Amino acid sequence: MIKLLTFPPAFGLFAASPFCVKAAYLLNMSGQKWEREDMLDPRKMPYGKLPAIRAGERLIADSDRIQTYLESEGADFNKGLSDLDKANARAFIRMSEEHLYFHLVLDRWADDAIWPKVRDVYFSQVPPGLRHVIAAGVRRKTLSGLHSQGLGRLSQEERLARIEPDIDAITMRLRHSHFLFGDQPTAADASVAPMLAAATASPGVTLMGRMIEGNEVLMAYIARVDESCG
Ligand SMILES: N[C@@H](CCC(=O)N[C@@H](CS)C(=O)NCC(=O)O)C(=O)O
Repeated sequence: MIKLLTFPPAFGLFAASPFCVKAAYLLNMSGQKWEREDMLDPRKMPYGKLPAIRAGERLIADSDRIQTYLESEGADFNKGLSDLDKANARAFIRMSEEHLYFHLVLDRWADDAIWPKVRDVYFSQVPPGLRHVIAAGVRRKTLSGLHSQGLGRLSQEERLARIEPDIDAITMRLRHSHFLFGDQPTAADASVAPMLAAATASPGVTLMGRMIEGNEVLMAYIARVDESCG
């Protein structure tokens, strides 16, 4: 049986990480038998990140590579999509994982009011005496990465102006069908819905969370994808 190495449940979700939720959705969609194995420290993983899966002797890290593996075993996550839809789906996945994701990280790690709640969940296994020091070091590194990436240099207003068109694009597609590319969930839903869900589940009032919570189309979509793929 496949083992999904994932962060543990947090904020009322399967995991705090949208990539771990994506991997769980893909596994469910593939029809493979699997079980979760929770861990909080991913440093020994191939990329130092989660998710990863153990399939027989193989350790496969990164949700994209997990998808490729499941496809090599016969799964079709884009069944019925035209080549044009597949091309558009790819862009939606990248928008979710390479743009919205970094706003999610900023919302959780950069805001001084929200950070203590996130810290106590992420670093719950670190003994209380050391927790604040270790967490502060990881936080510094994370925020420095976001500064280098660029989004960490923007004001709240500037960030909002970047998030809004992405949210509008997702909403626009969902006005036409139950899922992003038709009436069945596909790979794009496995990526986008967990990102939106993560934003709404983050503790405190966050930029992206507020925007999504006020959007009925997206809230219904998050629930629909979880019902179908969770
Ligand atoms: N491209 C990777 C991204 C995975 C990722 O960024 N995982 C984060 C959690 S959301 C992580 O493990 N971070 C731990 C760290 O950077 O130390 C995927 O698709 O699986």
